[in-house]
Amino acid sequence: MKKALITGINGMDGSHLADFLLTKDYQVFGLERRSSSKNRENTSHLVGKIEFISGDLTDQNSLLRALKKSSPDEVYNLGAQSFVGESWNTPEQTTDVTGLGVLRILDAIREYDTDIKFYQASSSEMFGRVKETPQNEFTPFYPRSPYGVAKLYGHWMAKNYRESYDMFICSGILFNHESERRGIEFVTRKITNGIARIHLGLDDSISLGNLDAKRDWGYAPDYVEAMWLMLQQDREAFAKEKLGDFVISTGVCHSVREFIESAFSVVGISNPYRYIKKDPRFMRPAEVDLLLGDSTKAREVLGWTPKVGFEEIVRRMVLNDIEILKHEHGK
Ligand code: F7E
Repeated sequence: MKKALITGINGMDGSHLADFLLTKDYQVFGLERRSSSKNRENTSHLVGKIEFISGDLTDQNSLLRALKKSSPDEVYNLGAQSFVGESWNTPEQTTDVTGLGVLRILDAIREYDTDIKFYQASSSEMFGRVKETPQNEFTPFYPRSPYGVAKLYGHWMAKNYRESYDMFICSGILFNHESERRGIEFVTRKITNGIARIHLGLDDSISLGNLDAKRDWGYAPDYVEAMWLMLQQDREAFAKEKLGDFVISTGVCHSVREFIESAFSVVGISNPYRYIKKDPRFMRPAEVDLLLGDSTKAREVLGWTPKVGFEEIVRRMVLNDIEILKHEHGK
């Protein structure tokens, strides 16, 4: 039985990856901060099925202890301060967790066992003010937020450890991916939760920032499969062919406006803008206007394809939020 250690277990991706690895008969260990152990909304169904280990990407020794405790074949580093908007308020903490955290876990692995396969959650935010469209593995980076800069540091550190120590390290440059488990602060879930509230008469508006931003939105459960596929590559082929970095995306992009229109149509509302309030508090000091990924390499080398498309993601998220709120409000 293979063993995997996942950092950021209580986040959207951590919980979907654990679900996926359990279907592949892995023994799964999830690293959680003491404070995030109170936040097991996404992982309560995993209690008893995986082992939670207390640790923190800002605490080197806790990482080494987690490795000793789990003795994993694979480590998936999904832990981060992942909300781009927040990274301007707490740039140092974001850098510490999202950037230096990668170095800490890589160095703990170097110390403990360099045969461990390592996955780093890189991000399309590293492309920022994009230099070409669509973006692929060779597109130059130009991050536009403290989060993007921290992710880029982690990305280069992963590359550096791969090349310096011959370690099996892959970075998935994942474009935006969403699911019913998305945090409420991200625009997609904020919209679907807001619509559910409006639909049930609990609210009458949603306050948003820039509606013109365009994103390549995929479905998180499809994306965690890509993470796993990267680490299943043959060791020799990996060593020979520099198969470390993969763009994971759908190749289709939509604006926030289109997301709003599609999501409102799920509840039969065709004139959504009477419910939308523009609020400058949600505008960012620097914006990423457009992200669109070219995932040809992942499709060819890993045989990966996204299965759930934009309209279906939106539909699932809206219906799920209606169900949650109905339950909470006894409707
Ligand atoms: O914003 C605009 C906002 O916060 C999307 C993370 O998973 O994907 C995600 O980062 C767009 C931006 O995601 C609101 O300005 C308008 O243009 O949902 P988001 P993100 O910043 O793209 C990347 C790949 C990651 O790696 C990140 O970890 O929507 N927008 N109005 C808004 N965004 C938010 N959050 N809230 C608003 O009210």
